[in-house]
Amino acid sequence: MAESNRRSFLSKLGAFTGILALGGCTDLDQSEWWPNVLSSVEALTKWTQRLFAGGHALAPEYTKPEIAPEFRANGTLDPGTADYHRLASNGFHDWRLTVAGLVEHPLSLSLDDLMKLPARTQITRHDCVEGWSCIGEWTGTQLARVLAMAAPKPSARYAVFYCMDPMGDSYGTSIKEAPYYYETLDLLEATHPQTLLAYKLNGEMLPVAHGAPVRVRAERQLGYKQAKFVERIELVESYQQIEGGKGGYWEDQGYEQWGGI
Ligand SMILES: Nc1nc2c(c(=O)[nH]1)N[C@H]1C(S)=C(S)[C@@H](COP(=O)(O)O)O[C@H]1N2
Ligand SMILES: [Mo]
Repeated sequence: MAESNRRSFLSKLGAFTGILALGGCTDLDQSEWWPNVLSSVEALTKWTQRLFAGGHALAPEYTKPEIAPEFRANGTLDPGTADYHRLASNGFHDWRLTVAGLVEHPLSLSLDDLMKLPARTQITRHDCVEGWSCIGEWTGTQLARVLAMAAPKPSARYAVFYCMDPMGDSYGTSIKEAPYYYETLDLLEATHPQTLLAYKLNGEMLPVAHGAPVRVRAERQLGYKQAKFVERIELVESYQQIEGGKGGYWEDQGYEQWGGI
C-alpha cells in the first residue's frame, strides 16, 4: 500500500471510536502496522468473527449447587513421564507455556504470569462422547487475551495445543516413540470469551488428573477438545502437516475436528 493511502486509511481508522473497524479492510496487504491491529482482544475477536463468519454465542453457565460433587476424570490421568513428574514435584514452578508459530511476539509464560492476568470463572457442563457429562467450575485466563499478547499474524487460522502426555498405551508403543496428545481449535473458538487456559477446578489448583498445571476449556466443544497438560500453543494456517493431519489425537482416529456440542 502506498504511504499516502496508508495514512488516509489510518486516519479513517482513527475516526471510528474505540474498536477497530475491520469492516472495509479485507483487501489490505500485510504492511508493517498490521501486526498491532491484532494485538487487542477486541480487534482479534472482530477479525476472527469475520474470517469464520461466526459469532460468540455463549455456552450455558450453571450455579454453584449444580456443581458435581466429584468431577469425573478421563483419558490420561497422569502423563507418567520423568519430565512431567519433575515439573509436578516442584509445583510447576519450572513449567512454561510457549506461544509460537504465526505470531508477532512469541511468548514464554510461567504459571505465575498466567495467574497475574485477569481471570474468568465459569460453571459449565463438560460433555464426553463416551456418554457422560459433568458440571464444574473453571478458573483461568481467557485464551483470547494470551493470543492478543502474542499478536497473531493475519495468516493464522488455528491454535494447536501440544500436551505433555504420550499416548503410548493405546498403541503398545514405548513412551519415547509414542505420539503425544494434541488438539486444535479454529481461531473463532480460540478467541471465544469462554475459552480459557484453566488452572483451577472448583476453586482449587488443577489436580494432575484434570490436566495440571493448565488445560483448555472450550465450552461449546466436546470433551476431547479440552486439551489437558498443555505446554505449547502454536498458531498455524493449516494442521494438515501435523501428526495424522486431522487436527487432534482423537481426530486422527476419526473424530470430528469441529467437536461442537
Ligand atoms: N492431554 C490430554 N487431554 C485430554 C485427554 C487426554 O487423554 N490427554 N482426554 C480428553 C477427553 S476424551 C476428555 S472427556 C477430557 C477429560 O477431562 P477431565 O479428565 O478433566 O474430565 O479431557 C480431554 N483432554
Ligand atoms: Mo472424552
